Amino acid sequence: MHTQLHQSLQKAKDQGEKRFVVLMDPDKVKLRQMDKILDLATRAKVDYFFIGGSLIVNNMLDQVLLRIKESCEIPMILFPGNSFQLSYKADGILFLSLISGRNADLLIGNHVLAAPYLRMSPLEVLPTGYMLVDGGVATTVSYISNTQPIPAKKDDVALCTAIAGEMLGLKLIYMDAGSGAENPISTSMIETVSSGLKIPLIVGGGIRTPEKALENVKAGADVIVVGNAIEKDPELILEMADAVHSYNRQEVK
Ligand code: 1GP
Repeated sequence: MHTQLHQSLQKAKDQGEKRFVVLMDPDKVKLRQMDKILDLATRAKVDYFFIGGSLIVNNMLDQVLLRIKESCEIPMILFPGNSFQLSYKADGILFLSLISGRNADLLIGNHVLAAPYLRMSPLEVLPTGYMLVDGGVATTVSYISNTQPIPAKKDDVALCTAIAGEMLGLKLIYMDAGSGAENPISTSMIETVSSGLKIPLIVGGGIRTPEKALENVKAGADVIVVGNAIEKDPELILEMADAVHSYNRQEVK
């Protein structure tokens, strides 16, 4: 059983170090644009790639993974929108339980179906409590999963949900306002949730500026995920990664 990715994420959290993730959606990424993104990601010392999307309607998943593997050593973690988005070519997979919702299939049902495949696979399985938080626009995840997000101002609901996830033995919590969210998750919710957790807190959805990324890590996010903004302007990778990593350079945190 692999534990490398989990161990390095937990160690970073324990040491107060922050990590930056670029999310690539194989439906949206153009192979032409990929070389540029990979070059920028290597220069920016991006810590991980998350690979996934809510739908994945084309057959680009394996191609995207292969292209990344050929060009750099940044670990690739699947962020599957459903149980069909699996590939042995990645390094790990977020084994997502949608703990903000009450859809049994997404809490445990799909996991049962995927378990034998994952047990045989070389992928490191990262048990992750996925919490969808209202980002001001209806999201594909919310529609497809038939679940309601946690209301944006209900910090206490988010905290209790995350703590319950940790107590159930999940290894990571991913708070997501959804791809392209109008309102990213508030710093107050990040502060509240991170103050109650010992496991790493991943935050994403609607983060468009390096300033916001830094604000989020200062508030307690351990890992920042950016997708949309980088698809629109790949050069942003440099500034975003630098903003997150600048926190690790401070002597007093
Ligand atoms: C979505 O958290 C990710 O699931 C990233 O969101 O695409 O809005 O950066 P963006």
